Amino acid sequence: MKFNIITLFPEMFTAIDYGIIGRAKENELISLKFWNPRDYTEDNYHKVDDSPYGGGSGMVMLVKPLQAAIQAAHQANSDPALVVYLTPQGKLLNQELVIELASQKNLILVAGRYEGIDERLTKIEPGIEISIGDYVLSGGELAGMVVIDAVARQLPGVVGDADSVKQDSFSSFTGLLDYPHYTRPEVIDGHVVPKVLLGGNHAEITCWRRKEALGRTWLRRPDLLEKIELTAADRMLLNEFIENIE
Ligand code: 6GU
Repeated sequence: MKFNIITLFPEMFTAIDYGIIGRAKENELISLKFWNPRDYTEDNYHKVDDSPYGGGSGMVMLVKPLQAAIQAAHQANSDPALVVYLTPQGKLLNQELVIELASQKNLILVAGRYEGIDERLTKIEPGIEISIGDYVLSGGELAGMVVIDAVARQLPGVVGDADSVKQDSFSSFTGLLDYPHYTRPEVIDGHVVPKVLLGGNHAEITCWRRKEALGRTWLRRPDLLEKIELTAADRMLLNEFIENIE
């Protein structure tokens, strides 16, 4: 999968040259290509922004350099590419949207800076707008890296164990938060590992993990529980969890 990134700061994206995503790049399961709007300016100052019509603080990104960079990215791809504008005004990113994006061959991620982008760009170069949460970042780059990481994990061969992708927190596979994890040692400052995990009874462990996942989701993210259909067995496990809360 190809990620074409429109950004004034391509160097920021070295932050994802590590771990699973770093390996996916090395193995050419994904590629990142950068298009700097500054390289598509035609004036001597290489101006990419200007003050807002109507007044107010901050600067607004010019249409022309962004448009030229997006068009160059389109022309470099033989397959059609979906344009994604990274903006706090966009649709909130969730795992369902991540999986949708992972079905694309080519994405053009547009990372804005300053107060935003001249509204007319999205009319000239249509695309979708995505936000990664209800807070304000200084630019779309960090959000773009979040999108790349989450999307790349869905591609075949990127995560070693395909099952672990399906079991992740928020995977649309379970729709639940993840169960708690433990590793050695068995006791730390008097805090013990739940007994069931030491017993080796796999059916019991699966049951316990499901109960914990249901219980945590009920406690921390009741909104997620409303979106999924619980089986009769799930309801019993959740009731057990609720009854046993201290
Ligand atoms: Cl995509 N961009 C910016 N600048 N801020 C954000 C965001 C994106 N998502 C949440 N906050």
